[in-house]
Amino acid sequence: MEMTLRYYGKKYDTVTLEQIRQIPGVTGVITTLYDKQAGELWTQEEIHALKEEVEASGLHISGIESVNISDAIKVGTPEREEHIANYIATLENLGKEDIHLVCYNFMPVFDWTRTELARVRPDGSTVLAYSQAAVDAIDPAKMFEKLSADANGTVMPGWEPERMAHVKELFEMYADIDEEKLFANLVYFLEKIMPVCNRYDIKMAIHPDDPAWSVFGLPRIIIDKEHILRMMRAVDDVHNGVTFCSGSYGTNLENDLPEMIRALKGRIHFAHVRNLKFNSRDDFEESAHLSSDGTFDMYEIMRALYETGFDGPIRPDHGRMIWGEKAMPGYGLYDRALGATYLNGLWEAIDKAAHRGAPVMP
Ligand code: CS2
Ligand code: MN
Repeated sequence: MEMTLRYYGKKYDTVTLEQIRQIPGVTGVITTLYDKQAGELWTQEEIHALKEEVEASGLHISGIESVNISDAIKVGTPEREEHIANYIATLENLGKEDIHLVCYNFMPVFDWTRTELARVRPDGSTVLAYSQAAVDAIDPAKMFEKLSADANGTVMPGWEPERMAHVKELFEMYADIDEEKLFANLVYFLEKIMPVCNRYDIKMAIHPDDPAWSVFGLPRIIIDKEHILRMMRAVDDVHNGVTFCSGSYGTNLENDLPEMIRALKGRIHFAHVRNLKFNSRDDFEESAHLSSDGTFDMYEIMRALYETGFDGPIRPDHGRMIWGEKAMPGYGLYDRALGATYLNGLWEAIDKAAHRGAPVMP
């Protein structure tokens, strides 16, 4: 396991590489070329420059989150061929730069969906929150306007203003895309990219849909163990794996997170570990990482990762906004640093307990 933090690049992030470097036990970043549109080619020079920037701070790139998938690929329009060719060339360029992990998602129109970006908790911290009643009451086209006021002037992943200006057209593109068609388009994409992934040993790690059910009538296919296993069977290659995001799978309380981790053994290439606090089945907020602050048993989640031999990067996922910080919602420095430290502490304890009583090497 390697502890990492997500980094959006100096143009977009309020957190610096120098700050990340000072979080104990964090050795790598998960980053991206945030300027790139889905479907565009990433050149080797651009990737190299990003790598140099990260390495100059004493950290390294542990993986990319995300190389985004265009709507043409998700919907399966004729333009997808060009976008897939660009994706393959991008993977090749990443491979040449010795980068071997790519996180992506296959969610139509929106990335994650929350209904509040700054819900105030009793301790005065603010967090992202979701209420099904609020989703049911809002016109999706208005969603972005409503949320952007609380974004602290930042550009949030999957909610880029250029895309959101066309939300209506995006919805029209997906009008006759049901779960089966979306799934078929995912398989089509994966089959095309597997050869380059094999050549450069690039592990693809699909991020779950968040929340893990259909919102605004759009299909969602990466939501639980059965759907994931189906996807892995359809393209049975170790390079076709998953990002285990506890906060996203955990939106559905039917998902038994430690049990899912055990079932996906060997195919989890990347982990996002965070906690949620449920106020009711239909209303949850993103609490601190600590087990007692939320609903999940974080120790059991980390133990399942440990016991299945997970050796990829972990990052704390969304954090609370605390201590007066102004940053991209979910992506401030302070609470994610606390999260990383807590998760490192759990891991150390699990590791030491596993070795207690084992013979000490001379
Ligand atoms: C992330 C996702 O902020 C988040 O919730 O976990 O936006 C994630 O980066 C993408 O879905 C992966 O493509
Ligand atoms: Mn996540």
